[in-house]
Amino acid sequence: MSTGQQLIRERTERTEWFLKDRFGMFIHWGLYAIPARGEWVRSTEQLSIEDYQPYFDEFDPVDYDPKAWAKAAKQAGMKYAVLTAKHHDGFCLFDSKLTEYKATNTKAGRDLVSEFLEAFRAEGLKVGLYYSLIDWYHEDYPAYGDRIHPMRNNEAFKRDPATFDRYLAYMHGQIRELLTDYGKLDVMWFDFSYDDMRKDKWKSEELMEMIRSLQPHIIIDNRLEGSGHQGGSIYTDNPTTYAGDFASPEQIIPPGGVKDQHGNPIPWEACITLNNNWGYAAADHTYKNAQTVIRKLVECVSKNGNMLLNVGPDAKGAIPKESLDILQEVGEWMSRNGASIYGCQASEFPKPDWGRYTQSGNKLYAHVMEESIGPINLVGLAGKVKRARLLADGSELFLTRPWSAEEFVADAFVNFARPEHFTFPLPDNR
Ligand code: FHN
Repeated sequence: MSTGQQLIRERTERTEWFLKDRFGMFIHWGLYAIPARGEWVRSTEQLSIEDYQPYFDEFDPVDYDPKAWAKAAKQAGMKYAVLTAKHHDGFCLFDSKLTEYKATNTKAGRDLVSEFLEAFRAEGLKVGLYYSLIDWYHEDYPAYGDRIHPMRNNEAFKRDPATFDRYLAYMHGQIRELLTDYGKLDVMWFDFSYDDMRKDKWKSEELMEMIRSLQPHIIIDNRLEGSGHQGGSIYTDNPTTYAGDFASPEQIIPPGGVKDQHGNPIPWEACITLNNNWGYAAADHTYKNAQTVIRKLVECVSKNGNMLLNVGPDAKGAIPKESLDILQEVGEWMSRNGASIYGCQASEFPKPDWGRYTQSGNKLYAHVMEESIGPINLVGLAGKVKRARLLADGSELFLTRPWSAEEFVADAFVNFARPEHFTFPLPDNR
């Protein structure tokens, strides 16, 4: 077996739970919740470290209750969660020994990551941490002429690029801390490579050797090498050791899902915001409704993908009510229809014009999303589907009478069983 084939086999083993769980919570939280204008505020508003310091001095998340976060995630039907341990501003939510710029040195006075991990594990969810490769605080991070870090002209970096080696030692050291001091992690979510800042620039080979030695089971995204769902060797027969275990489309669902060079599906996860910001943005009320979230989740799974749905807690540590209300409604739907998501994947049948299919073994799930005139047209299923059940209440559906969309609002599923299970007349209109 070639090295590439070995790496792909290991990736397949590692991601088995991931492809079953399908639905997770992304959590972007940090000092930027105080200005409440999104997690890029330091860059977009060209704030100096001094301008940003008051947020460090004031950070006091008195309402931080990770147990409540975990319950909300579980009730929503989420099976795993990923929290920002450090975002681009360099502020660490964990008690790193390598910096003073951390939550334990703020009025919070606590290791926010440790409490998050404990609370979500207690609810039975798998846990992951997001770690920013970019660092706007660390003095040795390159800034001069750097597109992503325009606000600082790092003279030291201009004189001696070796300063970046000091940053990499810090970065690798913090990742070692997270993989050593916080128990079993299920996901490491790196973010993000750009321009020529990728691959060996992060010393990725060395980093992956360390990661695999400490937590061999952990799955990582493709952003040490690629960008979102493009670029990188994850699509090839010869992935690098740092190609990642899943591709990470952001704010989009690729039309055909994500496939390798042969057209075979590879693991992927679309990360999506509820409004238009990852970090808390008090003025952004452009929230998607629950039906849209459900349709996005169904679309991901119908294309062999996962969805990582983001919440941005406020400066006091509370998830916005608008987000909680959506999660509540999604959870009600998932409680009735989770069988059509968990453990499901793309169907062998072509997408119908009225919605989407997901499939798990010999169970076909029809997600009827468009109002039909007359009977639902089961094109391509003639002779294959014998009986239909409404997932929400198990009631039998006769395949011959016209189905109105009211009966199939987005939370309705018709659970088609394959021939070997039932004999049942197909619609006369097929
Ligand atoms: O710059 C970040 C952004 O703040 C956010 O964390 C997203 C989430 O995937 N990733 C980067 C943008 O691609």
